[in-house]
Order: sequence, then structure tokens, then C-alpha cells
Amino acid sequence: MIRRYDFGQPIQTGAIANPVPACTDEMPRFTVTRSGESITYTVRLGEDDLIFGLGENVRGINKRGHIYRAWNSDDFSHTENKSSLYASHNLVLFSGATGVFGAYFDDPGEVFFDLGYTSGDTASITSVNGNLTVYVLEGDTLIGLVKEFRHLIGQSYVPPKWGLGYIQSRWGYSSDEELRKVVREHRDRRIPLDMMSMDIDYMEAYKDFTWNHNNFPDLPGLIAELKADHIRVVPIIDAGIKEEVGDPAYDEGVEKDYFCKKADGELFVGAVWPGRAVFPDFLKEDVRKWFGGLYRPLLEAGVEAFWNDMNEPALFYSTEGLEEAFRKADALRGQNLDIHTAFALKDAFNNMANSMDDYRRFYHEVDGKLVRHDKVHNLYGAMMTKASAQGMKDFAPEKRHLLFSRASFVGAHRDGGVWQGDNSSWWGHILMNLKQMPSLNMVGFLYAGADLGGFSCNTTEDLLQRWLQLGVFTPLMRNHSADGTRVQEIYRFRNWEAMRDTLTVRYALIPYLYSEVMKAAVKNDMMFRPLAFDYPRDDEACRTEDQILLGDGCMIAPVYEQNARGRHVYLPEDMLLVRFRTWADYDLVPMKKGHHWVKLAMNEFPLFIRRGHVIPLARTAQYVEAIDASQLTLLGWLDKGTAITLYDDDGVSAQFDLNAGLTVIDVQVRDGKAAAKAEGRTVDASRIVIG
Ligand code: MIG
Repeated sequence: MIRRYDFGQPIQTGAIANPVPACTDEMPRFTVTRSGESITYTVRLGEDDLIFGLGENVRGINKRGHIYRAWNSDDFSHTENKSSLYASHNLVLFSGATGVFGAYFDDPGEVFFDLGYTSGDTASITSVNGNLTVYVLEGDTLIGLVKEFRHLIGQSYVPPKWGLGYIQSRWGYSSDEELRKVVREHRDRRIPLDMMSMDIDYMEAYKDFTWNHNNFPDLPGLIAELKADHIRVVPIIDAGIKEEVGDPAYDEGVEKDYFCKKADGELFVGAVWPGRAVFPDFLKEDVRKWFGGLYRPLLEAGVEAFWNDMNEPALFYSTEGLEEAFRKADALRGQNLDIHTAFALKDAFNNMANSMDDYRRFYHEVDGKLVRHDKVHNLYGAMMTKASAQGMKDFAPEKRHLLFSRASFVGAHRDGGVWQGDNSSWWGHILMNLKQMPSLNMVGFLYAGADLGGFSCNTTEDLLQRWLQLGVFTPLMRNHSADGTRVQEIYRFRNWEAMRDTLTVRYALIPYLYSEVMKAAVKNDMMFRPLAFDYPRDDEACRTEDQILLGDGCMIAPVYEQNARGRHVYLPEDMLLVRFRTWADYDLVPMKKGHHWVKLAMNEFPLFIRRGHVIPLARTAQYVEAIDASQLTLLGWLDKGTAITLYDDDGVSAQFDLNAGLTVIDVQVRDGKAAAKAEGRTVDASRIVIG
């Protein structure tokens, strides 16, 4: 049951795809209080209530005990004390003695979620601007609430099947030769690979929609050559357009009045990678149409995938901010500074980036009216994504596009995926990656994944290896790192073969993973779930933060500590441990419900399959299109027959029909042996454990 309540003058955010009429009765569950413009929604918490939601953020799967802020932020240090990352996903779900309920705060501006932080027994959600729509969700189960919410916001983006392939990326690849070399290192060693991403270094002077002709003398030729090797390139596009007369995007945008302006009608200029830059007003439909069209030359050159960056939008500084910092510095020049003044001087420059002052300096046009940026800040990235998705669809309407963005808002889940931003090469960030997956699924982002190996800081061989062992299961699987950090392509390391072996498991699992992504999209379901969703009456399961459920049949539990050779796992029911070394070499260990220490050597990682379920493995391959899903091996632990359905299709058509693509795999158990059949496929049931 979803009920809608409007407050003030809500701005259309695009989050909702299937609107419901507004209610005029009193809002259930929450106490509403006003103070100036802001509105606060308060709930009393029972001692043991759990809180889920908020999509991409720091801290636990259970969000209770901290204060979070909806404010899309370019922050390269994802530490516990932060309260927001790149996205605003304003869904909260409560589970406790009074049942389950939740709310979605459809507000494009700043919202605080004080979830038992100021007072342990109270959750209060405050909209700073007080113009919003609140959707109250009630039902019987957490998954039920999510499904209702997901119906409200519309079907998730689905990637092409090849989007599940491994992507090698690095900030710093700057020539065709370098890309070729990295590809060759993978292919020569038979490390599976489907994509190479291109970071800002491919551009001419960091200008969007250009490429450096010295370093990439024939980009279309390179793309075709790599495509023949079954590799696709994924160029980055940044939100800001370089302020440069003569640059076609700049000239046309100025001429047509497409960029954000200040109150005085002058263009707002902020600095990002190209230096001084201007910002398309993505909130306007004609601007989106135009911007989407700018992708065309790259699409015509053969590009089929993009990643959108810096779209919070990130601002290194603005003209005004820089001026102010200089003024402060000038005023202090020659003085004998006490230490506080000296720190304040430092801060004047440090605080220039992503400053609230700047976000209040420029405007968008919404329905013909000017709206100050800070009131709609959290929509910017989502609207950029919408523009790019439209551009890609217009170019090839019959095909799916591959697109992932850094900033997002609910609604963008219909247009593309996300990567989880600038994490660090820290062990704790494997765990953060894991925890974000179910929370992202709640708000519709299924195609998601973090920078494997870590973006900032220097990785270590064992960190990359353990992180890849989690990445095997995330739909977006990309190794990415920052310029200037230790190189981290798999082949750089002594134990590269073990990492390659890990990737072979990914490719063998792709038919299963793809089927789970597609089913979750069409059925508004979660591919990754907290244990609390499936075992609500098991308190240990409800409080488990380092294991999550995958699909209908599985649970994952990565190693996330250095020097560990195993980990503790809690099984909420009997499960089969598959201890993978390679796609064809693994142990099968039936395990009882309860606590276990699971040994996992550096080259081993676990997948747990619920007793009574089976999952299919294909032969591995070097790239997705070479996977032959007509021959499958089933893994599972059964005492009687079962059946699963597997979805498959051509992997690229925009139009698809879930029911038409489902195959039933039927497993019979007789005389201690399993036998399986499925139409059009050969299925090997000999590895199924009976008992
Ligand atoms: O200010 O394009 O999150 O993936 O490598 C940094 C350079 C800009 C941030 C992205 C990261 C990318 C980097 N970008």
C-alpha cells in the first residue's frame, strides 16, 4: 500500500514512473513538524528496530545510528564520518515490533536522515526546503515494500549481456598503443576481458566529445580493431563543458542558451578538468535532447558504452570562489598570522571545492521558472544520465545501451547503472562495496559495481585478489584506479594466474547472473538482499552485515581482511558451500545451518547455495559473446527433485519478453542420483550433491 502526501510546491524530479493520487488525510506512522521552510518527519524507534535504505552511502546495511544527508557529493575519501556520497536515494524502510513500513522522500534538494543519531530512539527526516512529496509504504514484508516502491519508480535499466563482462580501466591510459598493449596482455595470458574504459586522458584538453588526435590518430579504426578482438571501449564524459570559443559544444550551447546562469544573467563558470567550464542545464528537455545528440559522433565512430562522471556536479572552484580566496589571502599578506588565522587562510583555498556558496550561485529553468541550483542539486547527475540514455537510444533504438554514471537520483535507475565512485584501496572498502549492493537494489540500481582493487591509494596484490572475488558477483565488474597510484591490472602481479582463475568463474556464472539481473528488473525484485529480508525472524541473520543473498538461491560472503585464510560465516539455513578455485575446480561441502569457520586460501572464494536449489555453470570463455549457455553444469544440494528457471535472450535487443526467454531446468532425484533436463540445452546433473 502506497500513499502519497504533497508538501509545499513539490518539484517534478522524474523519480516516479507510475504516479498515485495524493492523499489529504493525516500521514500515517510519521509525526510532521515544521520550522521555517523545513519540514521534519519523526518516527519513534523500538529498541531493536532495523532501518534499511538510502542506496549508495557509507556505513551499514542497517542504517540505524548515524546521520545521513541527501546531497550528491564528489568525495574521494569514503570514510565512516561522511554522511553522503555521489547519490541521493531517499528511501528508508523500518522493520520492528510494529511491523514493516517505509517512506520515500521525493525531494531534489537537501534532506537529512537522522536515524537514531541525535537520539537513539528517534528517527527524524528533515527536508530543508519543505517542497516535496512523501510516499508512505506499508505492507507485510520488507521485500514487499521494495517491490511496491520499485513499481512506483518504474522498471530498472537493463544492460546488454556483454555489459556483464570484465572491464579493465585506469585513469591515465592515454594512447591507442597503451590500450592495445593492455588488451594484448590480457588476451595473451587468457585473462577474460570484454571492455577497456577510456578516462579523461583520451580527450583533447579534457574537452567532452573530442579526442586527442595525436595519441589516437584513428579512433574509429582502433575501435573497429578492438571490436574484432571482442573488446569494446567505454569512453568517459564529464558534466562540464570547457569555456572555449571555437569548441562546438561550447559555441552551440552559448548560442542556444543551454548553460546554467547566475542571478545577473551571466554564465556560471566553474573549474573542472578542462579548467574554466560551463554547465548544461540538464533539467531542461531541449538541453537534454541537445546534449544527448553530442554523443553521436562517438557512437558513429563505433562506441557502444559510456560512463558519465563529475555530474554531482563536482566543482573544483568557481570564478567567485577563487576571487574570494585571493581576497582573503591578500588581506593577510605581510601580517604575522596567529595559528587560527593561518588555518583559516588554508581553509579559504581548501574549501573552494564543491562549496555550498557556489551551488547557490547558479540557476536552472524548471517549467519556465528559475530555480536556484541548491534546491534541485540532487537531480543534476540523473538528468545528465537521462540525456545520454536518450542520445544512445535515438542513435540505435533497437539496441540496449551500456551506460553508468557517478551521480544519481532515483529515476536514473531507468536510464543506466552506477559505479560506486572513488573508493580507496582499503580492505574496509570491499565490505562497503558489498553493503551498498542490496541498498542500491532497493532503489532500482541493478547494474552497479565498485572500482575493484580500489581507486585511490596503492593497491596490494592480495587486496585486488580478494576484491575480484566479490566482483565476480556484481553486474558491473570493473578494475579501475587513479592516476599516480600503483598499477593494478591483473597481469602486473606475481599471482596473476589465480586472479585469472577467479575471472573464469565470473564468465561461467554469467548465464546465471544475467538471468538474475533480467528477472530482478522485470519483476521489480532485488538481485542482492540483506539476510534480514529473507530471514526476518532470525535475529542473527537480521544483524549480519558481511554476507548478502544473491538471487533466489545463493548467498555470498567475501573475505575482506588482509592475511585472512578464511572467514566466519553464519548460515541461516542449510547450504552447500562451493569453494571456487577456477570455473572447473571447486569443492562442494554441504553445511548445516549455524556458525562456521570456512577456510579460504588466497585463490579460493565461496558461493553458498541454499539447500534445495541449484544454479547453472557454463563453460568459461574469454568474452561474453563466446559463452555457450546451451551446455550447463548444475551445482546444488538436493534430497528431492526441483526446478529452476533460467532467462536468456540475444543480450542486445531493447525489446525483450521475460516469459519468452525462460527455460525450465527440471531436476529429478532417483536412487541417490540426480538427472536434469531443459529444452534446447544439455544439462549435467552429476555434480549435484544428494542427501
Ligand atoms: O576528479 O576522470 O570518479 O573514476 O578516474 C577525478 C578522472 C575525476 C573521478 C572518477 C574517476 C575518474 C576520475 N574522475
